[in-house]
Amino acid sequence: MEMTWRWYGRGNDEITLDNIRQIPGIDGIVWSLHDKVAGAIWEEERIRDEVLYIQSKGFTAEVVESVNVHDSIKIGTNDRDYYIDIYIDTIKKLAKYGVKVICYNFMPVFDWTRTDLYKKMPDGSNALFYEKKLVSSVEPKTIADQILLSAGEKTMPGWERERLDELNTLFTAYKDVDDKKLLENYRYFLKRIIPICEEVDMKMAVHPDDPPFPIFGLPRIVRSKKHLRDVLSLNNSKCHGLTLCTGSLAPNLENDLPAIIKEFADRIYFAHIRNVKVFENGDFIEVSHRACEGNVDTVKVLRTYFNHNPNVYIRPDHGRHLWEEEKTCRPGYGLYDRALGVAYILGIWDTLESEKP
Ligand code: DNO
Repeated sequence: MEMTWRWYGRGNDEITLDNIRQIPGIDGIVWSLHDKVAGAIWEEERIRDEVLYIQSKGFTAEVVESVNVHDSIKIGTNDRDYYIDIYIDTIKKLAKYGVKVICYNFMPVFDWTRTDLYKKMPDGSNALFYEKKLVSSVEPKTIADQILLSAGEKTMPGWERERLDELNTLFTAYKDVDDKKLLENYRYFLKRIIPICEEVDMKMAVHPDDPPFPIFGLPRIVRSKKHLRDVLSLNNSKCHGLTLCTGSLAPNLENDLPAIIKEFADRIYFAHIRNVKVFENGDFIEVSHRACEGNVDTVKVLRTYFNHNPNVYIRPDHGRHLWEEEKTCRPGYGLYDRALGVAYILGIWDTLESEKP
């Protein structure tokens, strides 16, 4: 397994690579050019500069998370090929600098959705929270405004202000896109990009929908074992695979995570380890990585990777905000709980290693 850490870049992340070096066991940095909105060109000099900087601090830079897919591609409008060409250009440039995996999503309009980014926990920490009833009873704009307000000046991939200012136009554009149409448009995108990925040895790893059920009447196609099967069968190349995010899939209690990991093990290129506690009314809150705290059995999940996909890139995903770090950190991406997550994950992994016959 290669342990990684998601980092938002110099001047954009209050956590530095020197800070990250002090967490034992991190091999690689998961990075992106966070000022790039979907459809923007990634300049080669910027890519080179970022990779060299990360490597100069002793980390690998083999996973990029968030080369966002333009809505025209998901909606299937006439200009989609223009945006697919730009996507292909980025894939080629990233491959040239040693990137092996690109994590992206195929969710319409929004990336992950929450109703409260700083929900107070009984122990005084706070965390990202989802209130199911609220999402079904308010306009998407209300939730989007709330999230952008809470995030302050921080960049959040998939939550670009410029794009969300046009929310009504975007929703109208998705009017005729149902699950079937979205899958067709996804197949078209893959048909164009995957041959290039095969040439340059790039693994595309789609991130599941978060939360894993339809919201705001939008189509949703990456959210259960059956959906993952359907999505993978859109293109049988090994370059088309998954980012398996436990926290995204877990709020659907029917998602048996170890069984899902076992079934798709050879197509999972990136593992996000996050734990959530799901309440009876469907609300959920993000908790520490420890298995007993939520609905994700982190120990079983890691054992499944250990037995079926031991070389996977892995990272602790969202953490709670501890010791008042919410004043400075990006929601879900503070230092402390993610560092505790790394230690917990490595503790389990080392135990599994030591028990190997
Ligand atoms: C949550 C992340 C996702 C992920 C994107 C990839 O924090 O795991 O936002 O980066 O969905 O496109």
